[in-house]
Amino acid sequence: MAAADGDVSTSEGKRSLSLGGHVGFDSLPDQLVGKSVTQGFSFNILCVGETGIGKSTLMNTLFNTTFENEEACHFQEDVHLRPRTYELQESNVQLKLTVVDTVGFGDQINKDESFKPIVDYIDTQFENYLQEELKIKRSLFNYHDTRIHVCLYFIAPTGHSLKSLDLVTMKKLDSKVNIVPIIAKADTISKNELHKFKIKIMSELVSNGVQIYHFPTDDDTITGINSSMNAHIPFAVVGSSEEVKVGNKTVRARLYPWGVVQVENENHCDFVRLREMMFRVNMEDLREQTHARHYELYRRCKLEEMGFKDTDPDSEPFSLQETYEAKRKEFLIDLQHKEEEMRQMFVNRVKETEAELKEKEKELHDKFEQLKRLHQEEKRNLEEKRRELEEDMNSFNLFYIYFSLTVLCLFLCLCICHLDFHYFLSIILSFYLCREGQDRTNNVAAQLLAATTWCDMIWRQIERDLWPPRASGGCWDLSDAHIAACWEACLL
Ligand SMILES: Nc1nc2c(ncn2[C@@H]2O[C@H](COP(=O)(O)OP(=O)(O)OP(=O)(O)O)[C@@H](O)[C@H]2O)c(=O)[nH]1
Ligand SMILES: [Mg+2]
Repeated sequence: MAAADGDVSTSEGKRSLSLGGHVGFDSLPDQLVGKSVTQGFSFNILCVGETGIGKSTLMNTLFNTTFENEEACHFQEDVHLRPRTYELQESNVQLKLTVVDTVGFGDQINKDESFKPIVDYIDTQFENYLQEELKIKRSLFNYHDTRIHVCLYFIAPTGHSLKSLDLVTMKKLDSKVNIVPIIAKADTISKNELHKFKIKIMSELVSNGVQIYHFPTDDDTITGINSSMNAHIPFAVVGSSEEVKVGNKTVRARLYPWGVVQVENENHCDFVRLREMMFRVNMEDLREQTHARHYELYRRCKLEEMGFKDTDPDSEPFSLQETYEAKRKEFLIDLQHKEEEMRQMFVNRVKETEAELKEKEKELHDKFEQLKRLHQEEKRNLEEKRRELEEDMNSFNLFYIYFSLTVLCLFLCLCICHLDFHYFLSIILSFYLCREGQDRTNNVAAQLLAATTWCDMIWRQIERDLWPPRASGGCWDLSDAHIAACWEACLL
């Protein structure tokens, strides 16, 4: 066989064979290209820069079109990101382009947290991709990948140095995204100043440990161009939506009273270098770096955070299945502990509540007993008072009977013996006082006095009107009419 004959080497346990005829797998790259072209590509650009620094104009200039543009105002309370996706086509290649704009960046008085929404946005895109990857039924083939492939960081053309906001933001982003720093509105800075400014920026980035994206030099086909282009970083760019006639050509340029700045003139600015490097030469590398470096880092940290690891504490390989089992066991033990804690907590609560209820019951019982005692005491007192009252009433009734009898007797005696009425009344009162004792006499004495007065009045009436015998010399001459009138007066 031809294949067997062509046995050449056995390095690393693999034998290289030469083929006797055409098999056809050399068309694999073409197959890949065909598939990729059919599938289309996605490319996501993040523009970070202060309000009005020229982000939208540069995007329009880069893609030679006019994207939707909404000017941001300088009074945003915080930074937010505005992603916009467009379907573009060049030749037969479809590109799903997402341009993410930072709105309100650098406009706040306190800029400490300005980087946070940007970092969060990038992480969210990574997280979405990771979630899709971890799904049982994945559809990465037609998944809209929104991970940021390149971050164009717009530096203001101050000619001085980087602002602390720029340094902080780039430092926070450099492990998450490919940063390409660019000097915006480069037409506003002179050539010498620009040169010095570029050197200053690079030295500041290095001294602050900010990792920016460098065009790869490991691929021989592009090493030359990439190495020379790396020397131009940060690119100084000019954007314009104006078209100006220069000679017999219409070009994108910015027209000034003193001349024309041509956007696509390499002597005027680095716009063409940026476009070439970003799209024509290194677009796939930017996509690959995003996936292999930045996303990989995010994924690793996230999985480690979730407890997954490749090796056990003895540095022995640890499979996903083992990790899962270990995690499950850990989780079950944790769950049991929590369950036990909850049960214990519940028992304690029940005990506490039971004790509280018992305490309350005891309090209520004591209160009830106390009230019962009070009630009985009250009842006893009332009984006592009732008895006393009854005794009073009895003695009073008895007294009235005695008194009435006495009065009657005395009245009769008086009638018969002509005794003085007041004299007899004082006898009655003394009699009463002696009988009842000192403490109960007040009331009765008052009544007696009233009765005395009443009797006195009757007596006087009788003396005046019905007692003619006395008025006529004291002879007792009781006719029937006199006696009747006397009784009538008594009864009244
Ligand atoms: N001199 C000069 N002016 C520019 C350049 N690019 C844009 N401008 C001008 O800067 C102004 C703001 O440009 P935009 O592209 O709207 O800036 P932006 O960063 O998108 O602004 P916001 O989206 O509102 O934050 C416009 O008047 C542009 O014409 C440039 O390269 N040089
Ligand atoms: Mg804009």
